[in-house]
Formats: sequence, C-alpha cells, structure tokens
Amino acid sequence: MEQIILHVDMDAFYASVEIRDDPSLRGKPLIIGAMPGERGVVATCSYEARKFGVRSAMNVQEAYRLCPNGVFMHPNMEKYRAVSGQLHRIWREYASALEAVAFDEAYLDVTEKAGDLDRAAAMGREIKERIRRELGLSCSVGVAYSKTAAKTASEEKKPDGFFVIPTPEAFVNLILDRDVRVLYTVGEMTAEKLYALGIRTVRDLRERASEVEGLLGKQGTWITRLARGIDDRPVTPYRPEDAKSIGREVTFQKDVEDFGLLKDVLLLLALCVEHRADSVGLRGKGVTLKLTYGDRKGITRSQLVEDADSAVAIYRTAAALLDRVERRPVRLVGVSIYHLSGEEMQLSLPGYFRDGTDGDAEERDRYLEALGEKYGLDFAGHVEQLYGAETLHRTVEYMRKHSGG
Ligand code: TTP
Ligand code: MG
Repeated sequence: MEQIILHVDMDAFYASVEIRDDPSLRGKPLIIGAMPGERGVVATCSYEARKFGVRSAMNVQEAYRLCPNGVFMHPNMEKYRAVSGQLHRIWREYASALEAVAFDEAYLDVTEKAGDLDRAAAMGREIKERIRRELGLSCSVGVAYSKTAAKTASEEKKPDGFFVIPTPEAFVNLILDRDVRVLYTVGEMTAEKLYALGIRTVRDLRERASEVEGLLGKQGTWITRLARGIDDRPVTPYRPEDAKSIGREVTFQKDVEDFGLLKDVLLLLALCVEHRADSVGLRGKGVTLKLTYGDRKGITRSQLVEDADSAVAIYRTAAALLDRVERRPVRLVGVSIYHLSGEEMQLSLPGYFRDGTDGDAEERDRYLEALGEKYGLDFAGHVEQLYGAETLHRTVEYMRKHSGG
C-alpha cells in the first residue's frame, strides 16, 4: 500500500515550553531535569546547552561540569502534558490516523487527506506554522512514504526543520554512508554485533545482507529490508490500554532505612497512580512494587489483585509486598499497576471525586489524616498538588528529613 506519512517532533520540547513562558530564559543554556547537587539526570536542554555537550539522560553532575553557568530547572510535567493535548488537537485535524510516540512526537497518516506528496508537504508546513502561531513553539516535520523515512526526515534539519523524502531510493541515497544505527531497531547491542563483523554503514549492511539475516534472524530480515527503503508499518493509533503499566516512582536524596517512611511514601505514590489511571480511564489487575537499594541493586515484586483501581487498594498491596522484601537502605521506590483495561471507563469518576460513601475513599481519607499528623502536613487538603512531580519530590524529601531518615 502506498502511504504518505508526516512525522512531527517538537524541538527541545520541555525547554522550549519553559522559554516560551519566561522569555528571560531565551538564548541561555537551559537544562531541565534534576538540579545540580541532586541525584538524577537531564531530561532535555535547550540548543544553547547542547553546544556545551549537555544531552538528555546525562547525569546532572556531568551536565553541571560541562555547563556550570547553565540555568537548571525541574520539569513541570503537568504543563507539558497540557501542551501535548493542544498539539494533539492540531495534529488530529490533518491525520486520518495519529500515532503518538511521546508527549512531543507523533506520526500522522495523511495518505487520504493529502492525496499526494505535494499537498502532504503543504500540510506539513501548515502544521509547523500553526504550532508556532497558536502555541508559540517550534517543531521539525518530516514528510515521506514510510514511518522510518518520515522520522529520518524530521531529524534531518532539526531544529525548526522541514524535509521531504519522497521515495525509497531517496531514503537509501540519504542514509547509505551513515552508521547502521540510523536503521529503526538497531540499538547499541545490535550495532556492536554488526561492528564486530566490520559492518558499520548501511552500505556495508546492504552488501552483506544474507550474513546479517543469518546472524540476527527476524530482526536481520527487517533491517536489511529497511536498508533497501522498505517499511510498510502502518500508523497505529495509540490506545492507552496498550500501555503495559502506569506507575510513579521517587528517588531519595539520601538512602532511606526507615521502612515506615517508605510505606508512607507508597501511599502518596498510590494516589498518583490512581490519578493517572483515572485520567485515561483505566484500571489495573495487578500491582508492582519497585525498589532500588543503595548499592543500585534493583528488585520488583508483583501481585495480582481483584481491582487495582483505588489508591487504597494499590497502597495496601504495595505495602504488603514491601513487608516481604529485604530491609536495606533504599534509594528509589516506585509503584505501578499492570494488566490494564478500560472497562467501566465511563462509570469511573476521577478518584478524587469518588462517592464519599465509598469505603475505600473513607479509608483513604483516614490514611491521609494519619499521615498528615505524623509529618505535620495537610495532605488531605493538597492531594491534587501531589500529582505534580516537583511537589511530590519536595514532599517526600520533607517527610524523609522529618522522620529522622
Ligand atoms: P526528544 O524529542 O527526544 O527531545 P527534545 O524534544 O527535548 O529535543 P529535540 O527533539 O529537539 O532533539 O524528547 C522529548 C521530551 O521528552 C524532552 O523534551 C524531554 C523528554 N525526555 C526525557 O525526559 N528523557 C530523555 O531521555 C529524553 C530523550 C527525552
Ligand atoms: Mg523532540
């Protein structure tokens, strides 16, 4: 089937949103993620910060070493989520199918609505223009005959880029002498295997296709086809229930030995998970507890439950799992739900507004009250604020310091 696909990817997304909302940040190296002195990584940074070598996923201490005069900032996920919603509304006008890959990135199937490549290109330019005018943000757009080519095209002239790859031949010509990692699914591990055979570029890979297929099986067949420009994957609308799990976690500034405190943190995490699940109309049939110990050893423990749809149910299960793990200093704790389903979606009210006669809701309020007394904080009155990443983190740190941990 002939396809025409647009790939849209926002430029330095979190950073661009913050700069838009505070123009005094414009032109400065802005680094979003953990703060220097905290543990954690860089989520993203402005292009000015990239000149210093700062990158996504880099440890923040390393980023600080490279760019000590940068402006560091925590991410504001609620804000980016809202912008993402606005982007989706624009994208949906153009696409007959929309596949969101991340908050800031999507594939749009415009085969029917555009009809031909020229009109698709005009659509791509219009989308860029609208995002700039209506949201004050810049993005890069790729237009192509396949998903892979569209993604390659959007990266080609980033930031504020626009590029068209009309045919498989054009795609192959463009990537022929690039590293094999340009091919979708070739990550670090696959690349190492190929390098070991002396296969470094797409050209090498094309010349030794049968060897690669022998070495990598199914994946080998896929990438050798891709090296010839072939990719028939359709744009597949994302359904939230396809997500494998919904979870929240926090990393402590100092390892925590007090399991009572950990249990209290589980309640807050469970509230956040409930909120997130409610906002997409999902419930889970299982709960996972995740811990990373001070020595970086990580464990997960899971349990199936009747209905992991209320914060209290999630909390109780996670707390029971916590009772059964080894007691050593803990660096990170997380809670998630899995086996998600969208049943009764219309019936489920957002957790916070659930019927007050609901036993779970009453129990939750009791828990929150007890927690409030223990730490001297008004949890019950500020549940909504806890959903924000920064408030949650600050609250948990406050609890840690006031529990003597
Ligand atoms: P990307 O699109 O990978 O990065 P970007 O939009 O910041 O920059 P550009 O596309 O111009 O290269 O990711 C989108 C957002 O996702 C990014 O703004 C922050 C977040 N993110 C993380 O939190 N951690 C990560 O490791 C990455 C790669 C992204
Ligand atoms: Mg981006």
